[in-house]
Amino acid sequence: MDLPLKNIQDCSPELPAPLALPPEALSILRPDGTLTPGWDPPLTERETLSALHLMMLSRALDHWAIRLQRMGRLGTYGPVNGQEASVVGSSWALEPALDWLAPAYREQPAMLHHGLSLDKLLAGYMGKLAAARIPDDVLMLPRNQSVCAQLPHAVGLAWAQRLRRTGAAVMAFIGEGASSEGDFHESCNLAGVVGAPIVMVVQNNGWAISTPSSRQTAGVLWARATGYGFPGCLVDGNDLFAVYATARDAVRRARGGEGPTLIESRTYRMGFHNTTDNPAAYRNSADVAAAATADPILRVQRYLTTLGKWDPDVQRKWSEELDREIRTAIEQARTYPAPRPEELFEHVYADPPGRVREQRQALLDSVERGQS
Ligand SMILES: Cc1ncc(C[n+]2csc(CCOP(=O)(O)OP(=O)(O)O)c2C)c(N)n1
Ligand SMILES: [Mg+2]
Repeated sequence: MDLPLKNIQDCSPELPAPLALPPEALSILRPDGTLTPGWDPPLTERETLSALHLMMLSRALDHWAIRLQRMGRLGTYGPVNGQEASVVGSSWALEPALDWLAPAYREQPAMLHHGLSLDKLLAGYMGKLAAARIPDDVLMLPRNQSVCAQLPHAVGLAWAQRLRRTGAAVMAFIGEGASSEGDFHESCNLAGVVGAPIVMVVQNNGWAISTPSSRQTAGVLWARATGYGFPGCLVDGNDLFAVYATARDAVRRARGGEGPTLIESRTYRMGFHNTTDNPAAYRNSADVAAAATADPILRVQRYLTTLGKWDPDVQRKWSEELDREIRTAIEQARTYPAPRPEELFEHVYADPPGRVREQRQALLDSVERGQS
């Protein structure tokens, strides 16, 4: 079935968005691994297996990264845990050689899918700046820690694609907490006005650190798009197929000159916000246990089991291979040189302004005097 242009239109209320009730989130692959009646899978078996592989790599990477952080070998790390369908399903719609990715800090598998190697991704968390620089042939903005600050850049990037007629789309990720920032509103407004070919994936994972999404906004996230003049849709963010099908059509709209789309991907952050956080201090373990029943990885595995493509032996084999792949990448990342102080100032400006050159010199002088 060829879907979601229709889906996107269906999800977009005709009249006034703030008054419209949210539609049911689009669901194609249900938690028990069966398909919603009337829907065909938007990915082939082979593609589904590849997407599952990336989702499992992401989960395994979370485990390794958290252990390494606890050992003092990695900096702060924000796990994807629970959001794998949301991140993989949406980025799967991109063509890495054509489209651009603007990630926040919880989109590791999207970055890998877009062409960043695992060892370079890990090097970034080790503070190895030179190795972690995004290679020129990878069409991606750097991982962004400042909440929503990448969205204005992403819209500018998308507008440039339109002006240059590259035919490329930009996909930007933000959280539901980020949607409260001024940057979000300014970006949406400009994107609508200039018809920027951008897909904004708002991952509503229930939490902005300790602030629940119920305290984040009195409105409905997907419906905001209408006020900016473009479609918004709501998907079950733990459903690989629903996220992919919606993102695929949004990317097609963008590439086809039809402008922005906002996708609210409703998911759940199963782990902590990042390695500095302790969610036991602010959330109920029963809620987390309930959310685990909607685990996005289990649901794809259940689906593939019914097709005869998944069983415990395959699972064991894949888990061992993924562990080996991650170990090798960690070892590779460890071989990269430690950062030099002056690297703080590199890869930011082609031609640094005077005050930045002065700060760089002051830092080097203090290093020389042994003061830093
Ligand atoms: C501009 C800015 N304000 C505050 C912070 C501190 N901070 C880091 S993550 C975060 C919560 C973001 O929540 P959300 O956008 O929902 O993304 P999630 O972490 O849930 O993926 C906050 C407040 C920051 N990094 N940048
Ligand atoms: Mg959030």
